Amino acid sequence: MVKCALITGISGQDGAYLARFLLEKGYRVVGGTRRTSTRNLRRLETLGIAADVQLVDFDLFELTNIARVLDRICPDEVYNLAAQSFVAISFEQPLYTAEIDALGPLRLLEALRGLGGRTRFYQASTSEMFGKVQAVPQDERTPFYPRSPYGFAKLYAHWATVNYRESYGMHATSGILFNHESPLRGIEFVTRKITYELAEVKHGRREVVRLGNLEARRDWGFAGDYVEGIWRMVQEDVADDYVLATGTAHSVRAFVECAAVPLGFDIVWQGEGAGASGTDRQSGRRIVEVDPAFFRPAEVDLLIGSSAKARDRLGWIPRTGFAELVAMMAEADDRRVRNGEAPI
Ligand code: NDP
Ligand code: GDR
Repeated sequence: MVKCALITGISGQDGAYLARFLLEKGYRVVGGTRRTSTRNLRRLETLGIAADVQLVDFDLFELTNIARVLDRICPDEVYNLAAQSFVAISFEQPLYTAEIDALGPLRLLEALRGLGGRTRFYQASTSEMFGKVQAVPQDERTPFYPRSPYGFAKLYAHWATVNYRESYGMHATSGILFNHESPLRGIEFVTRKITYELAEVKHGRREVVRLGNLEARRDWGFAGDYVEGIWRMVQEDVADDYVLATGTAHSVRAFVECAAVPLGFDIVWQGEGAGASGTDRQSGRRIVEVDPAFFRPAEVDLLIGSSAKARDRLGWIPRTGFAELVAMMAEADDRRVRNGEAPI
């Protein structure tokens, strides 16, 4: 029997990688996309799978739409990847973020419960729920302390997932994923912003890369590795919650230094905090500056995860190291900017 998976947020980074992974496993993949004035399937096109997935109009805001889609598709597995996923914007749009990231998953869970609760459900939870961390490293038992409207909206959805599992016996899994990146990462997230804008500097399309807090540290892995972990969670007989992480953390500053190398720069830093800047050693040009406009009202200083449970129970380990990930992203953006391609 061919299994059917519904992926919400299929046009996003993880949606594209998960769709490719499931297609390779022989799944029928249905992707939820919301109506926008310009349909953006560029990630699916880049992976060469746009024609292999069935698209349905889907918005987490609309319960009736969710119920109709589930009724029509009857998926074996639902991967809820859709979200307002940008932490910085959540401070500006907290109510919208709550509608989509907190109530959206609840709507899905309610609709699935109404169908008898046989469909397996995956919720894209996040290390942002740990926020002001209460232990280092963070794992499934670490208390939560979110630091943004995005973080507390996702925490609501995490507990909704746990509660529907415990209350109604639903196969509902919450994957607590640490930051994962790729050449398909959204351009507003710091990793992709760094690789894309440094490539623009290299090719004479930009003078300087402006960043916020250079000292924030994140546990950055490769999205392609993480979607396999997501799938493995959903295949378990008994649903549970799992952390996926690499177990190593680097600062934004270190990411800049590492991304600079394949692009032909060697960064020398001057100053601290809001006054910090980075100069290219050879040319003497100032190519990185701190701009307080990118500081957040509340910051998450350090995230570093332990995915020992996923390793022991699911046999999942991240395969791509930090330097390899950064080089992959920098080289992809070097090529894109050189060829004059619009950013994904
Ligand atoms: P993206 O921002 O790349 O993708 C988000 C997706 O959600 C897009 O397809 C977007 O559609 C869709 N979407 C947004 N709002 C709605 C809505 N109202 N109804 C339906 N679809 C909507 O995120 P990622 O792929 O990076 O992340 C996937 C999920 O994992 C998200 O839930 C994110 O919060 C979570 N997560 C991500 C981590 C990471 O490091 N990447 C780490 C931990 C959790 P459109 O293209 O139209 O904007
Ligand atoms: P994050 O990712 O908030 O961890 O959420 P992001 O890349 O936006 O920020 C990481 C850290 O870098 C600092 N930073 C900057 N961030 C951005 N975007 N732009 C800048 O110019 C900049 N300068 C410094 C930030 O302050 C922060 O500390 C991501 C998202 O994918 C979430 O959806 C997901 O849940 C979490 O990762 C895990």
